[in-house]
Amino acid sequence: MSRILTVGAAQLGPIQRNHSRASVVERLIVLLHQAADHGVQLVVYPELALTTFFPRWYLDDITEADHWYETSMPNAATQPLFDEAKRLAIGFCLGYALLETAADGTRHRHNVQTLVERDGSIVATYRKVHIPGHEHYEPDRPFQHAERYYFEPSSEGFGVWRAFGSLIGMMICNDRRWPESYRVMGLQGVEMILCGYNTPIHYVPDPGQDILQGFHNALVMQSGAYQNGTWVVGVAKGGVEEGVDSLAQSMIVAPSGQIVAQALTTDDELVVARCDLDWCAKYKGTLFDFDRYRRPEVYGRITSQRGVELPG
Ligand code: ING
Repeated sequence: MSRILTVGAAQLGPIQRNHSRASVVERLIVLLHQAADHGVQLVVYPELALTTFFPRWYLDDITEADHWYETSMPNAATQPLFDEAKRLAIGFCLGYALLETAADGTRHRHNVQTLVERDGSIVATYRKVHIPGHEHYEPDRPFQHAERYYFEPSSEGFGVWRAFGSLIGMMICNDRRWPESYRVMGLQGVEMILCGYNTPIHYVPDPGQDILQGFHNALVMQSGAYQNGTWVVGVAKGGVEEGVDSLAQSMIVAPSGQIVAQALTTDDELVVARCDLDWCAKYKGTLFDFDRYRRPEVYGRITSQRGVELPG
């Protein structure tokens, strides 16, 4: 008997800065109801799914950005989503900004995703590892991408959790561009990786890449899926958000690397696929039988080096 997990990639269109969390949660619940109509068991929402992508603005006083962060999950604004999902017995993965105050009073800002099971229990919260963009205000930019100012990189790495009758992993946006993200989860047997993203089409450091954003988005998730024998669910917040055009093209990728379903619009759109989790074994048990074929004894550079060390 195949293990089928029916997944909904719940793509969001733009969230403008004046959109209330209540109005956004309403949109999330509309997508949840569409998911229920399609027999979906797990809904995946984008990165920073409760607010606009606020790192596009640089605020000298970072505490002026506090209102973009959640301090707990669930909270008053998101409780309706948690309640409705539990009522419908649908699990979900939600991206948001988290502001935590440690016991010593220090404040920590992370870009996170929380995975919630069908019974409403919280499985885990993943904190983004690879933080792109820049730390300081860059006046020449048409818009900032100051994620390295607003978010700390996680030191927890990539986990895999037993949930939904499977082995589920999480990554966020820029993480999907790094093969290490997939491999660390692949080495834990991951069968489905959930990834929200906010990707501006205009790449300021090299505008020549703008035209390749869709190609690169698919390339990295298809290769990561194939090379680790896992499903990958990539979910965008797309469209023109506060004047910045962001890539949509949410997709569900099979362990073969094939795109089995993809968004057609740049707005709120549910992309559904019945994912056969047993397809993972077709790759994990043959081509990518890690224990049989990998050679970690010659991969030392991957964990000992950060940057390039050129030969003499
Ligand atoms: N955003 C982008 C991403 O990795 C980026 C940053 C944009 C990188 C365009 C390269 C090109 O998709 C986030 N939020 O990580």
